[in-house]
Amino acid sequence: MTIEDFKYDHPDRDVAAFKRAVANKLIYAVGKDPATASQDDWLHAAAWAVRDQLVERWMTTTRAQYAQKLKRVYYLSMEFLIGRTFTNALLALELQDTVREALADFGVDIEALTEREPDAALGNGGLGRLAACFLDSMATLGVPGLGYGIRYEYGMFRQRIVDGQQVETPDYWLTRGNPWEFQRPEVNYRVRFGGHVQRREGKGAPYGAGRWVETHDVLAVAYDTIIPGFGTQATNTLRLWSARATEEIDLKAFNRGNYMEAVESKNHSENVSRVLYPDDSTPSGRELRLHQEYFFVSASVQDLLHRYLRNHQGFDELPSQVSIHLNDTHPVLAVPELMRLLIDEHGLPWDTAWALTQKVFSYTNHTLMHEALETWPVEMFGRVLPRHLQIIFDMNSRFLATVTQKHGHDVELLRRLSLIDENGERRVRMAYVAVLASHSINGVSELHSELMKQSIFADFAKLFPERFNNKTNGVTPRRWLAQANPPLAKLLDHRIGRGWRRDLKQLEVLRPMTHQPAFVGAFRHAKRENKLRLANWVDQHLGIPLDTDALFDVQVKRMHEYKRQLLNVLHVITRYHRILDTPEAGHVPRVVVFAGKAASAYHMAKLVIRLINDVAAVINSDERVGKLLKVVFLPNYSVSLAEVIIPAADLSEQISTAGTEASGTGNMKFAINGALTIGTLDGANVEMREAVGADNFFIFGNTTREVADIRASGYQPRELYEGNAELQRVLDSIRDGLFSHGEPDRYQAIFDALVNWGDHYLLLADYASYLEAQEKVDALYRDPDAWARMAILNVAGMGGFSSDRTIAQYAHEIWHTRPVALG
Ligand code: 26V
Repeated sequence: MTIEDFKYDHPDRDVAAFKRAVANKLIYAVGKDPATASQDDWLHAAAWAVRDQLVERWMTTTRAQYAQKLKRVYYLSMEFLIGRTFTNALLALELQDTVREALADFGVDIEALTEREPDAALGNGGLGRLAACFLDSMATLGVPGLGYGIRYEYGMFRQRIVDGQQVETPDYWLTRGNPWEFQRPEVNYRVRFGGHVQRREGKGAPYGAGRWVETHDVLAVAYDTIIPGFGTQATNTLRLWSARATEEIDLKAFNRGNYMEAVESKNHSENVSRVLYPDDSTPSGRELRLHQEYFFVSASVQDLLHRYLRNHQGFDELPSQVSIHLNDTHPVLAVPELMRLLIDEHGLPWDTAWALTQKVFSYTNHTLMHEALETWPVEMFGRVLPRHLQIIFDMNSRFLATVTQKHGHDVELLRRLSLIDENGERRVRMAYVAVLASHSINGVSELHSELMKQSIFADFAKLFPERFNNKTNGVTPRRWLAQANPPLAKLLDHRIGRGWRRDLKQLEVLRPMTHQPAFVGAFRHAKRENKLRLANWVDQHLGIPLDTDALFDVQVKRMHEYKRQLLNVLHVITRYHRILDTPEAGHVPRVVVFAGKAASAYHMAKLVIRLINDVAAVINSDERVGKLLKVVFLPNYSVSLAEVIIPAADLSEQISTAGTEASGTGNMKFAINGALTIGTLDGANVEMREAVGADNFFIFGNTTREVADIRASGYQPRELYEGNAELQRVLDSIRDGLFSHGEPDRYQAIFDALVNWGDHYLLLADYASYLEAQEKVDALYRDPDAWARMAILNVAGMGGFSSDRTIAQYAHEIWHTRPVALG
């Protein structure tokens, strides 16, 4: 039977049909009487009714992908920071008005409902959110893609601020169930750990094949979520793996009469998918992290080979049917896993397996920060994955042999290129494994891609120059403009049509409209609505009233020293002093907004959060300051909170030390929503500035080259401290307890880090130039129309920063995939 002659209730799209669908879901699926149904019950009923609308598209797309024998991209990522799904699905289906009306007839308010949906916070920051934007763009472009990751039970921790300090609480996002996922208990794979390897030499066994025995095993069970494309029938799938014990309970222990022990071993196995890592600073946790990485890539590689082998005999077609993309090094174990399966399970010779592997894999690097570069102790690796360690050793010795053949026995070169770091405790360098096994290695902005070739991969870039390339990041205009900013989206629709959602370059036509006062006025009006929405949020959650005429100056992102939230604080305190010194000087009123989480063990980042809150408390309650300056730290930054904050910003702070931020994607979201950027020549800021015009961008600070020179020539931050009276006053006020009454040494460590311990991120070196740029910001804001015109030019110039453009480049230049054709 085919789906065409299979009888089922095809879901209609009108209000009456939708009402019936929601009613049926409420009664038959949720099992609730409408008289007593809660908001969450209605949300579930509505979500299921909406999901039904996606299922046909999903099946049609999957069938077409098979029928057209399309090459699939498997996007392997430890993190997918999806956020909420309800509104996104409604927009993709263009069903928002229908559903609003249907629910209103039941007396249910759609806005209140959407607010109850928990974020799927299965990621830390930029890397995870990029993966989510990519899924959206792949579906929209019809690129046959499948995201593979982990279905963490606990996502990113929830942040509360108690007495000004961050307190982490668990995020059990599945408490009320997840109406978007399809559990697939029948799609499960055994993932093995530990044990040891028996060599299978001689007698027909291919060279190097091994038998991996006496393992302890965990089952990976699939959960699928539909990823809808926009303006197309095409959809894709996000498949997340959840750990199940292979046996419900350990029978041996059970038979010994030890029920607790029996259940514990089940719990232990299932810990693998329990929680997302908010950092990697706890040694005891690292081994679990290694388990997580192998768990999800093993299941994914088994699954994709299974799908391939359903329609193919032999592996010759693998490279024309399969592309595996590594989102950073976290999924790199997919490389030895594919090698293991091809050699040990399918009997391929090493060279054949290796040639296939190199054709299939590609890798994106997302950071040059030393502490984020993954290495695993050889000892631990061998204990958890003995067969994979052998494979990596074999890869390494073959690789180093070819290097020796070409370049002679250069011991230093070999030591630098080795997959194993032999300095001190031996460690596996995961990034090198990725580089060696991939036909394409890309960075995420032009600057970052260059630096990557000059620094961490310098030797490899000389050996394999053709593998290295750039793919500048982008963001999806569906979520970050259409969904997050209804006032501006409406204005754009009215003035330039609806096409920008799928073709962001159309924003270019806004450029001449800066000369139309009516348009400029409407643009300002949209911004004011967004500022009001944020002000309401702040009033409701923090009880701080904000003046929406003030300049909204925003820095939201993970808390990290290299991102320099502290430099922003130095500016805030400088402003505070200036207001007190010259109250009549006509200061531009500002609201400075911060939000972001610090890794739980990252003391300095947490101390900066505390300082921000202390500074906010002092300034906000100082009557001499009044409306001229307000500082707020919004707790629990998340995708859904970003959707409220970003459209309300006038000024976007992108102030990392040059050379440290790989790309940034928040910078793009702000500019698309009509904020001006104050930033350094770092990451994608460089390209954004080019795109919107240098005159429309507040640039400051030392360049990457200058940063390197300053460091090389013996940077002396104390000299800057002593040589700049205003800076000195700011730093002294922090050190002397102006913001920490009763505890003068609370911020001694911050003072020391900047003045006495080398100021590694060069805040003091950029301070003066930052203040100058901030003064230019003030000057422009005094002319609201001039400000708005510049903001419009920013929106107009941002067409190139859609993740659709990024994905089109990946598809053409790396993956070589064709889009699905739907009738
Ligand atoms: C590393 C680790 C190590 C193990 C524990 C958990 C964990 C979490 C994150 C990371 C590194 C994350 C790297 C990252 O997010 N990079 C960001 O990627 C963005 C997308 O390309 C880019 O825009 C940002 O500039 C870059 O910082």
